[in-house]
Amino acid sequence: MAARPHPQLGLSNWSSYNGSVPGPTFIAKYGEPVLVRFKNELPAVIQGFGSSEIITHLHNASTASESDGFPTDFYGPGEFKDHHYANHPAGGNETECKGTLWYHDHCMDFTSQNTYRGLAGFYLLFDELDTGNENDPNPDALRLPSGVPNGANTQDCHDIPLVIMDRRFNSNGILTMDVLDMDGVLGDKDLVNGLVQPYFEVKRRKYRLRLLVGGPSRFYNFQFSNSMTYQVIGNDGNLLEAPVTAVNSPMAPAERIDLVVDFSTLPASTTTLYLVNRADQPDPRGPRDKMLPLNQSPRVLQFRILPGAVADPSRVPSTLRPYPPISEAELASAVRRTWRFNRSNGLWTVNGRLFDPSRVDATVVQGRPEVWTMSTSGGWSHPVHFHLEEGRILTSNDVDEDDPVRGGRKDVFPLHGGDEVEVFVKFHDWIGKYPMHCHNTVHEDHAMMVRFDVAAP
Ligand SMILES: [Cu+2]
Repeated sequence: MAARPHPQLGLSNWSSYNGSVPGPTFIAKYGEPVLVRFKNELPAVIQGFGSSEIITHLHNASTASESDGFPTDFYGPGEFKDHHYANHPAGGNETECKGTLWYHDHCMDFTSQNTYRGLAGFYLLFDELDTGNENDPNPDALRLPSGVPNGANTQDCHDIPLVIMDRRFNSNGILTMDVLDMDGVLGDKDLVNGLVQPYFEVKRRKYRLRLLVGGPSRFYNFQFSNSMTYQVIGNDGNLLEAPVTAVNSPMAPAERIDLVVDFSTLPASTTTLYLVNRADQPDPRGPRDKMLPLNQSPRVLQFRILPGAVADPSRVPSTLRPYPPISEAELASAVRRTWRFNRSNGLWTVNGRLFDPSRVDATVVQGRPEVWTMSTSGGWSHPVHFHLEEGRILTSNDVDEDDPVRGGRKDVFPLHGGDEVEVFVKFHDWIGKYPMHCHNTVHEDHAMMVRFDVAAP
């Protein structure tokens, strides 16, 4: 399931990083900064939809403003931009280390169209704890299932990033998108790592699967077709403090979930299994409360279970990575802000206003605690994302704040009609301008975005 050249890339209407959809998977390590030169080799005229101007954002990274991919930092064909990725934990605190990041286009007004065309990929980070080596002799290493597909050999790959994106094609197999629909777009095909109706051969052992919902507008609720349990080890970029056993995982656009599934527990007679989507979402408004019946849920990915027992040196430790503590003093001194994500006269607004990149909607002081209350009052779902830092859910009327998966540390906060979520955040290392926006990227492109600046104390 590694990224590989897409069979339809020769046709029009796909854009790609280095010729593959999704783009190449970065394997990065804390303490080793990376400089990436993104050269824009797109044609001057793009067929169908999308823009030939691009700007890449590394989602969930602690990155300097000038390398973060602010929506107005786009550039055209023949030009390039260098991005510096520090791979430094926020505040120098190891509990801030993250693992599952992704990069995607963030061009002002065209993010949904450019990412729909394929401009997205994974960026995985490893560190002294999550070393990416299931045979690590260091007793502190987690030794989670390891081996990210990188090149031809996929035999020893047990750490598999999977981006799920729904898309629509015409009768000639050409990617199509209704760019006039401001509410969002839903595809009728679920693609996994760029492929329709994919399968993945697995051995009878543990695998680490990193699911990412690539958007633009569809919510998912993943479950295995045999209702087998799995261990959730991470939500968005960060590891959980301890693994959580789960049967299904609801996910919004841009959310990630990191899980370990043990195929050795299956009966010998099981040869195939599906990852299905139980979310019922007939329109871009958002998912209904009730899940689809299991036997009517669309199949997203087929697993083909290889026969025979194999050795499995990997493990899932009972503790993973502690969260950074939040003190009473920090909570008491936090600056409080309110962000209302609403539909106003048919337009997508934050606090009643449309995005203006020259207007600073909030100035936060570097290192000072903030509590942001985010809400929506209509019948629409908005997965809210802010750049630079993760936040910690303090209160929510939708999810249990003690739910370690949905209620913990995150960088995407799904709001459904009437929701209000209170999030603690501190902006540590960088100063400059950053956006917060709805990650239904069609809403984002229609101006459901704000700019906040981080200022030196
Ligand atoms: Cu939205």
